[in-house]
Amino acid sequence: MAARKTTKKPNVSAEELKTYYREMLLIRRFEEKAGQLYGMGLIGGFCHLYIGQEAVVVGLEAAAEDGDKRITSYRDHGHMLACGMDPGGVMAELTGREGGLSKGKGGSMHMFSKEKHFYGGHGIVGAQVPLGAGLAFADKYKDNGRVTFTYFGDGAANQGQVYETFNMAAIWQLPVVFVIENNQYAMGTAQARSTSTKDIYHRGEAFGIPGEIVNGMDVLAVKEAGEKAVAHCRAGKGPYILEVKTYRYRGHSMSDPAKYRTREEVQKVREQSDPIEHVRELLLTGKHATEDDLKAIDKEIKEVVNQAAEFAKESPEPSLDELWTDIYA
Ligand SMILES: Cc1ncc(C[n+]2csc(CCOP(=O)(O)OP(=O)(O)O)c2C)c(N)n1
Ligand SMILES: [Mg+2]
Repeated sequence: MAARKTTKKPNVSAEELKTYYREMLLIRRFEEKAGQLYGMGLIGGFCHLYIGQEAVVVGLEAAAEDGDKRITSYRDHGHMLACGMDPGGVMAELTGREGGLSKGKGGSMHMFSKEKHFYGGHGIVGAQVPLGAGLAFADKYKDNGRVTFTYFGDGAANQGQVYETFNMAAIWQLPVVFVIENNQYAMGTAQARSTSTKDIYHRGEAFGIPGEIVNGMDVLAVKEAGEKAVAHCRAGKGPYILEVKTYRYRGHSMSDPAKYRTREEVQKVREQSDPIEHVRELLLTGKHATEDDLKAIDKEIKEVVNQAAEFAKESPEPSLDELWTDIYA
């Protein structure tokens, strides 16, 4: 992962920086709270946290326009929050309650929003990749100028269906941005042990799909790359690949003891390249905000997350009648 470079003064307004700070902090605090509720036994099943990767989705959402679509894996809470889905509804889904976005029947990996054009939430590794191309196919057919962000991991990038999808997306020139969230690990397997090359984005070259590497710990770099990719798709030039180098601080899921890497490795990334600290530094050194301003934002976000957790704890269990609804059979 690229270490941070702070030499170039970014061409970005104070308001924009504060927005990214707020959005990334919301994801981080939300995920920390989800981790706590999991530890208390209030969340069951699988729960994959996004801590460390916040700049990826916040940067790309900043490059998206109304009506653009997004689809991702099971590591999906950050994507939902970043596209504006209700934190209370997401948290109550995690606790399996009636107020959850899937009425408490889906859990962490199975939430959707028609309104926000969020198409899940997929537990089968790589399954969302052809689905994302399908969403883009529909938009191309309707000629509506929309773009689909299709997120997947470095591990998923070794699946055959990804390359069948690349081929079809290139043939049909689909408006899809393939976002490889390269967080260096697929469960307990480090990228070097699973993947024959250090970088993955250039696999698109075989299909005529352009792509590039992006520093996923720098929200401004992600946004810039996202804008370029989106412009490419909207101009009718077909798909684009962004390999965003990032890092997950927590285990693969809540049940991962993380024996495959050292604490020092994680600590080093936190100290040297944390995406939220990066924006915090830009705000303070650029005199766009004071320590007190940032404390006020922290307080505001804590409040939003506490309210979401309260809602998730107080919402009732789904009624037994719900066993027979939303079933396709
Ligand atoms: C088809 C399939 N194979 C295996 C699994 C088990 N599994 C869940 S996540 C995962 C690793 C995926 O890693 P990556 O794509 O890098 O995503 P990350 O978890 O790092 O976000 C595996 C093997 C699965 N869910 N689906
Ligand atoms: Mg990974």
